[in-house]
Amino acid sequence: MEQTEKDKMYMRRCLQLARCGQLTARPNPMVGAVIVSEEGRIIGEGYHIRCGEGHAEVNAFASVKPQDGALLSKSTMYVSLEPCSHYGRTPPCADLIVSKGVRRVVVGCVDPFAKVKGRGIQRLRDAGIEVTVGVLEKECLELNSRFMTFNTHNRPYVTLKWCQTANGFIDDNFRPVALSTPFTQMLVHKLRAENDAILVGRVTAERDKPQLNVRLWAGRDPMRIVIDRNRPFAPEADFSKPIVPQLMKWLYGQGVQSLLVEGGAETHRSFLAENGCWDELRVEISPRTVGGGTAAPQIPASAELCDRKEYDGNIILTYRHV
Ligand code: AOF
Ligand code: ZN
Repeated sequence: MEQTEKDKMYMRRCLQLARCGQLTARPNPMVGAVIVSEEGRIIGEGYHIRCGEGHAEVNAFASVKPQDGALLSKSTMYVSLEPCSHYGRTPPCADLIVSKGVRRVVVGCVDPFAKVKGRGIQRLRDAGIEVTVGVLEKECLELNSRFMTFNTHNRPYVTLKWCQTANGFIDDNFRPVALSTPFTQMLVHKLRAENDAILVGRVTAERDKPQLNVRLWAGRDPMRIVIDRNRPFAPEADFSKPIVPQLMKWLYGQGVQSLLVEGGAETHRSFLAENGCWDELRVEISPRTVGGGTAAPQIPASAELCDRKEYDGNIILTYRHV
C-alpha cells in the first residue's frame, strides 16, 4: 500500500492523541482520530478517553465547529484503529462515519476484536467511502500491543521483569542487596500500572513479601497472583500438565489482557521454557557485582533487543519475542 507523507503525518497525530487515553481507556484500546478538510486543515480531533464513553471518532466529530460542518463531505478521517462495526457499550463508529459522509477514511490497523475484525472497513467500503488501511501499521499495532495480543492469541500479553547484578545474579547469597535505584523503582511501578495482573512465585512472595501494588506512579493496582506448584490457582488447574498454558487460558477467561511476571528465577524459567509463553523481557542490570547468588535467567535466542536505557548507571534492556 502506498503511504504518502501526508497520510503518515496525520496518522502520527492520531497516535499522539491516542496516548492521552493511556491511563483511562483500558480495557479498551487507545485510539486517536483526526478529520482533515480538502485543503489540508485539521477541522476535528478526538481520542478514546474512557471505556464506556465515546470512541475516538465520536469525539473527533463532536469537536468540528458548526462553521466547518459543510467541509465534512470532502474531508478525510484518519483513525489509528479500524472503526468499530458492533453495538458494544457504544453504537458502531462505522455507521456514524457513513452518516457524516466523509469522502475518505485512512485506518492505521485492523481491529482484531472478534466482533469487528474487518467488518468496520467493509461497512465503509460498502457505503462507497474510499478506505486506505495500514498507514503506520506497525506503530498502531505496537501502541496497543496488550489489546492486540489478547484479542489475536486469546491470552494476555506477558512481560517478564527482573533485575540482576553486572555478573548475572538476581540476589546475594550472603546479605540482602538493593539492585534497583529509587528512579528505576519508580519505573517498575509505572510498569505495574500498565498491566492488568502481576504474578510472583510462592518462594518470592514468602521471602521478599512484595506488596505488588502501585505506590510510586499514578494508576490502578493490578490483580495480584501468587503461583504455588502445590496449590491450584483455580479449581480446574491440573498439575500433572504444564501449568502456563492453563494459567493463560484462565487469565483470558478473567479478561486479563496483560500480565507482569516479577519472579523469582524459577517462575521466570517456567515462562521462558520451550512451551512457555512471553512477549517482552525487561531486564535491569545494576553495576554492582556479588560473590554468588541465584543465577539470573538466560536471555533466549528468540529475544530481540529493542530498547536500551541507562539511568544513574543502571541499564534497562527491553527485548521482544521474535
Ligand atoms: C473504535 N474507536 O476509539 C475504540 C474502539 O464497548 P465499546 O462500545 O466501547 O466497544 C469496545 C470495542 O470497540 C473494543 O474492544 C475495540 O474493539 C473497539 N474500540 N473502536 O472504533 C475507538 N476504542
Ligand atoms: Zn467505535
